[in-house]
Amino acid sequence: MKQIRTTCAYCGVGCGIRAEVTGERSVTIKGDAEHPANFGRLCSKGTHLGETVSLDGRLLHPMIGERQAGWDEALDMVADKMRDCIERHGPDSVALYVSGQLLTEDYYAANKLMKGFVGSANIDTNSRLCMASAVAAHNRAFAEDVVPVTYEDLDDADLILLVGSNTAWCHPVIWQRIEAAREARGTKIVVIDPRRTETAEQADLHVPVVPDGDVALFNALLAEMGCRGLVGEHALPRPLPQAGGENGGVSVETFATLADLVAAHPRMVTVFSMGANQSVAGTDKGNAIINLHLATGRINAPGMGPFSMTGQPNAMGGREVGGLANMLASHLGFSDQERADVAAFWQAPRMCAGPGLKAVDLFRAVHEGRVKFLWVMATNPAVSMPDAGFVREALARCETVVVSDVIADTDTAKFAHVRLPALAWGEKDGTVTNSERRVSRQRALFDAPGDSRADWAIVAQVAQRMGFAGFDWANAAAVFREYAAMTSLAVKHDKVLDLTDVAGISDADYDAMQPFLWGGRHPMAGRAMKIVPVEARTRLADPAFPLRLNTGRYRDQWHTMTRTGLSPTLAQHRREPLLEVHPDDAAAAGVLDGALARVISASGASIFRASVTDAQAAGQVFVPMHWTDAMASGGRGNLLPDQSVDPVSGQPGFKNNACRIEPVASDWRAFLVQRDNVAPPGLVWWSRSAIAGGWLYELAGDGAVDADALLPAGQRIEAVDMARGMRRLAVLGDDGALKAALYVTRRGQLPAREWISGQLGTAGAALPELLAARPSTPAPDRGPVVCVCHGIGAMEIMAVAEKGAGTVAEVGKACGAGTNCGSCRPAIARMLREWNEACVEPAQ
Ligand SMILES: Nc1nc2c(c(=O)[nH]1)N[C@H]1C(S)=C(S)[C@@H](COP(=O)(O)OP(=O)(O)OC[C@H]3O[C@@H](n4cnc5c(=O)[nH]c(N)nc54)[C@H](O)[C@@H]3O)O[C@H]1N2
Ligand SMILES: Nc1nc2c(c(=O)[nH]1)N[C@H]1C(S)=C(S)[C@@H](COP(=O)(O)OP(=O)(O)OC[C@H]3O[C@@H](n4cnc5c(=O)[nH]c(N)nc54)[C@H](O)[C@@H]3O)O[C@H]1N2
Ligand code: SF4
Ligand SMILES: [Mo]
Repeated sequence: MKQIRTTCAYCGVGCGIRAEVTGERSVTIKGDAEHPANFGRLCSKGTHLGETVSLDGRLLHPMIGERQAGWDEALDMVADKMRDCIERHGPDSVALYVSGQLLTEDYYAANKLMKGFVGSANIDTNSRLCMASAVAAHNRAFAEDVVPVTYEDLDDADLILLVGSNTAWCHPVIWQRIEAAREARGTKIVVIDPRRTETAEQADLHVPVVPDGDVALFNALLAEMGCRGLVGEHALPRPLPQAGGENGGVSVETFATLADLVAAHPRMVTVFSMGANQSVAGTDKGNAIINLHLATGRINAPGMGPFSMTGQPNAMGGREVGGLANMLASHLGFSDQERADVAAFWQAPRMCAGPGLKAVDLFRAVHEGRVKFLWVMATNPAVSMPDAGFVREALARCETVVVSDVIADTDTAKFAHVRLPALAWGEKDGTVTNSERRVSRQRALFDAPGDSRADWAIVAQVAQRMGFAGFDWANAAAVFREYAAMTSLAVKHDKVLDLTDVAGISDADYDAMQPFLWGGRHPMAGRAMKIVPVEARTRLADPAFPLRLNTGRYRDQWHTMTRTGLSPTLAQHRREPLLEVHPDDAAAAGVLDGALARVISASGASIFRASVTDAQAAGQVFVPMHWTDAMASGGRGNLLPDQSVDPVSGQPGFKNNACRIEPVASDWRAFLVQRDNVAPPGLVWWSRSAIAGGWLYELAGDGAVDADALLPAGQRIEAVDMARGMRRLAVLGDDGALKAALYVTRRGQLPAREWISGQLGTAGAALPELLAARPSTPAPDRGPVVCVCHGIGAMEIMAVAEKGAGTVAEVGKACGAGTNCGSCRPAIARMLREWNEACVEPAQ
């Protein structure tokens, strides 16, 4: 057995992992107790990484159309098409759309090829959808894209403001670190978010700002701190924000409580993520936050500073090497001197002249035929871009689409002329930089499957075929050394970024590299910083679309689900894409809890299952971003947002779009359990989720139920329960094991999914029980699973609560829930609070 230290595949926390390889494609995952990002902790996604390393659905060979090809043929084709396009239409007719899920080495190679050799800066990254506003705010305030704090500042803070961040779900290990600070020093936690998220429920104060009310709120806070004498005269922005004016729709009482907390706690960190960045005012939000810190002097000392939390594992690394179309590599811009320095360093024959197209403009250029060759790496824009219907049209029109991915059939791959198989997490080798600027190694655990190759190597091989010199790296270490050496240019231009120390690192030292931080703990100390006055803007209401549409993430799914969607454990948290809607808005639209509803915007429409909840404010709805055509016929959140972007950063305003909702009727509802993943035809709606050994489909349809179309071949047994208005069908394989089961109702309730799902593939399936839809001696109903690590349900948690377990820790002691990764602890805390409230309610 091999023990290998590596870094988690998912979020920007950048947790260290100790992986124990237990077989050809199996691995046990544990947190690395020595890694300074997580000190051994892992969340649910990191903990269950082992469930996503199978080769199911992998792209293992280069494909030209639907034909398997050799590497030589595929690479020649990509190089020829690219060269031909440049010759016929100029360098700007070529574009790369890359990703914060590439390693720094991959990113460096792609950026060098485009900006120095193709001669166009038309390389943008999905970080445009994610971090671009924070980058722009940093550049405006600090003259460089630098995060001025580290995780240690969270440990040392007395007050943490979380702005547009569902930390407990999206950066769970940071959340646990924040909770530890609360435990250790009584740190106060404030969540500024229009939704009452699980993070907000755990906070000392939830500030339900109106969508995009943040600039007004932070300006009001700044003015209030001015009134309280906490802002030095020299530090006040001009024009001065007005005290007592509009403050983001927050009540006077809540604003006063917030202002008191801010005034009382100089050691304050403001964490911000997508609720801040993904806005048409995202850059201004970032600067409004930074302004408060600068004006009150809360920066460059322990426990204080603005903290933009990165999303993807290597969002930060991509920013270092110039993955964004508006930056050169090594934090450099496009001045003549900077361009000349980069050109000299690369010996670049064709240095790009200026910034390239940002993601939304890039796909518009593809749509209009100005970009004719597009190479997409490690991102799924057919799902994740705003106005995804338009993006699909653009991909369909593009002369040449090349997709490098690890999965064969992503929604984007359907448009590819050439698909290139990349190494996945667990196979690739290189570095990533996390939210606090810490560089860590990802290391290979397994051999490369099939023909797959490292992304940087694929880029280098295409570059060499195009006749470019400077791409003959022997390994990832060589790419890293070149990048590290290049940061001497950043130093020359007075930037903080400096990796020159490791520019001469040997292959062996690269292999053994320990996590390290660039820039130190407070890199802006002693440097010039600027307050950038920003003003609140409001969006005009559209009576045809009276609701505000907010979008975001679920705790246990990662983006477009190409990997987490494979995990039966992770699927338990949320099996379906939900429309979360306030009771008043649901009632007004005639939408019922648990029924289907359509969300409609000016750009598109999609169907979700409604979840009526007062965690949503009236007038606002929320849908997840994760579901794709591969996972459901609806739930496609990104058909809805329009193409509007922040004027400075070009980042789309994913969190505040206009929409309306309406109920969706169907004659019948059903669920189907089966081994194979085959999308059911001709239904009103379907959605699937992983279970052990197969898939659980939720279905809704009109007219007759076409069981032949839904069920696989095999021995079929059927029962009709007239009393309950339910039809039940089971299909057995030749081995007698359950191959599929279908339960249909026109009016009644469907049986519990869990037991039936568990029967899939079991030999000698108990037919009478299956047709009765429950075991002859039923186990006690455990309710929906809350703790996915230990498979503990809500009813079991309530049972121990009833017996006296009053805290999350006591629940853990009594039944084990929440004692492994801890991602479910906020959910348990909420259950306990709701239970307590129910207990103390006065008798009527
Ligand atoms: N489980 C999971 N974790 C992830 C990811 C994942 O896919 N799944 N992805 C990773 C990536 S790439 C990213 S970028 C991060 C994102 O991490 P987060 O930013 O925490 O995630 P989101 O759910 O996109 O949005 C956060 C919150 O912003 C709120 N919000 C919406 N509008 C506003 C507003 O106008 N003002 C304020 N103040 N808040 C608003 C939303 O209600 C939402 O709760 O997560 C990373 N971690
Ligand atoms: N409505 C709405 N839309 C959003 C957001 C939102 O909050 N709301 N958030 C936005 C944000 S912050 C982000 S970061 C994006 C994320 O959106 P995407 O980047 O589109 O999402 P992923 O599913 O992570 O796509 C990664 C792709 O790369 C593949 N892949 C994984 N590892 C590798 C590798 O090593 N090499 C290669 N070549 N491929 C690999 C995966 O199989 C997958 O197809 O979505 C954005 N879209
Ligand atoms: S918080 Fe979770 S998803 Fe993020 S890096 Fe750590 S283990 Fe991975
Ligand atoms: Mo992101």
